[in-house]
Amino acid sequence: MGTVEPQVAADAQAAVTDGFQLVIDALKLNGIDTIYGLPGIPITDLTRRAQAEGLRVLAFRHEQNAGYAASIAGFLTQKPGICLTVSAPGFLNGLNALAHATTNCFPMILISGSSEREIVDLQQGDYEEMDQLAIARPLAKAAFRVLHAEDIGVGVARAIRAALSGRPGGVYLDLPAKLFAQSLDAAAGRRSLIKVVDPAPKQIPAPDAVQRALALLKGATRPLIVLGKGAAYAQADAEIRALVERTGIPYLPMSMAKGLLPDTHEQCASAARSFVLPAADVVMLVGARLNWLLSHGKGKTWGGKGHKDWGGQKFIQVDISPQEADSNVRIDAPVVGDIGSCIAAMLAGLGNLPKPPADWLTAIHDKKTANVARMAETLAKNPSPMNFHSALAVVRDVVRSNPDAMFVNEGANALDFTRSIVDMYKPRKRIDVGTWGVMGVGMGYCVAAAVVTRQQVIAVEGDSAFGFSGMEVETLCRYNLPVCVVILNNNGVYKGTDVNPRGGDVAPTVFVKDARYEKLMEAFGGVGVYATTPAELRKGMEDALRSRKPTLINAMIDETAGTESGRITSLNPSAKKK
Ligand SMILES: Cc1ncc(C[n+]2csc(CCOP(=O)(O)OP(=O)(O)O)c2C)c(N)n1
Ligand SMILES: [Mg+2]
Repeated sequence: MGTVEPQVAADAQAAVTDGFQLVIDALKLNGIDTIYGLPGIPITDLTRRAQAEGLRVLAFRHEQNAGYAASIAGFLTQKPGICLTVSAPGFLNGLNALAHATTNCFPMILISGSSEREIVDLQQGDYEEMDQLAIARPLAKAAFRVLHAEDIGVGVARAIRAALSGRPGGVYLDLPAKLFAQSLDAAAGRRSLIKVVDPAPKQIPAPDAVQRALALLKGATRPLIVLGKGAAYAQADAEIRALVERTGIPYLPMSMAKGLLPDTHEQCASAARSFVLPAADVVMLVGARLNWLLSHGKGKTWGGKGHKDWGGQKFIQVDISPQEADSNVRIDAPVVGDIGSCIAAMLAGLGNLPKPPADWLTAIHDKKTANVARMAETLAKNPSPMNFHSALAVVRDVVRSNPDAMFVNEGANALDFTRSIVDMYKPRKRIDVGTWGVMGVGMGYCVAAAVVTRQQVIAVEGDSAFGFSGMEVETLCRYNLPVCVVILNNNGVYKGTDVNPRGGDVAPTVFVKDARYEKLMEAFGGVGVYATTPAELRKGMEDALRSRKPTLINAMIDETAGTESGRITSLNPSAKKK
């Protein structure tokens, strides 16, 4: 008997599992390999044990950045990005990113530890007490809480399905502290786990909906296709390209759909946007919503008389959500289904659709040529100090030479000028502020982009935008990620020239002049570059891409160069009065 005892003890140990282990097992079983988070009570051991079990656990300096990383990882991979936070304050820090994921339709799961239910519910003042589930629910596509270890498998499965199926979004999963230490018979634990089968089922469009859409296209004389980030998410790149090229219809990519076809494609109408929107007669939206970014499909942008008037276009809307149609204007032909299936069905039914009339294509071509020539002239100038254009001419060249690099972008002028000047050549390379125009996604996006794509990352950041996540340069250095951050530094929000009429404090839009952001990167062992000319900027970027070292280039821009709110001055009530 004595000789078998150690074996019995080992078996007995192995025969028991716990909440920590079941969370890890459930994630791994579903192919999740990375957690973006920040440790503390009650999830510190979860981060340790996850790492010991081979998950990649990336620790951030602030949960918001971990959350943004998880959200964009979801966009890039079609797997839910996992953000892991501690209770109350950590949870709240992560919540912004959860709401961002829901708004942008990115699959993400915010997993947060929480305090003891019975104390929280009686409001007896627990450590980090908060009713997190109730707070997360309105900001998430779905929200769940698990109280018993044997339900962890179901909780994780439900979260994954909710995040990925239909229109993706942010999901909250609440795991109270007591859950982690609960033990369970190991075999029962294994049986309780669920490997989610087909988490994002195809949704095939109805044939009559496809026919209705094709009939509209056939009758169009000035057709236009608008590609949104839903089209980019769908990873139906070949089908989308085939539809655009077989129909010969000009297309406009929304910001994160840039590169779905190369921006230099002859059918790309970006350089003639303000011409094609009001002039088009049939517009096919593919994974693009008619929200503020498309002026709600009406008003002067679309040729309407007043700011709410319909411009007369007929709309086809290809979208996974049946509720999206008619959100702002009438949709004459909704095609509901996943983008890949919808585009495939349209291709199958296309027959020999005639190419759009030559006068439409010629008019667009002429507008484009004129605008591109005008822009080329501006870009060729070499003013001192540098301005957005002379700096971005460099970025444009570097991106053209490195089309596989991921491209992160945030700011106001730093966003708007970059979007229109820097061409993208491949799908899902450009990731930016998204639906809300939110500042703060920068460094979180950089970490996730580097980790999930294993490509180099270039980030173009306004100096204000960078500040929201700037401390994560330590994270870039800690994980030695090949990220080159370029700050277009104009000493402030929009500009660095505002003056407080009363004297005293500087104006609210103004920062320390000539701030040396590059030293922040040097503090953690990365490369810092101070660039006052396009040549210095170019050398800094090329060195960074060659060395793959985390690099921050502080590109000094004329502080008078920006405009209030960049391209969206009209949305700013006080600016209008000026
Ligand atoms: C979370 C959040 N806070 C505030 C804003 C308002 N906002 C819009 S752009 C911007 C910063 C613009 O300055 P910068 O990034 O330096 O770009 P610039 O126009 O100077 O190039 C701010 C604060 C926002 N969009 N998101
Ligand atoms: Mg600025």
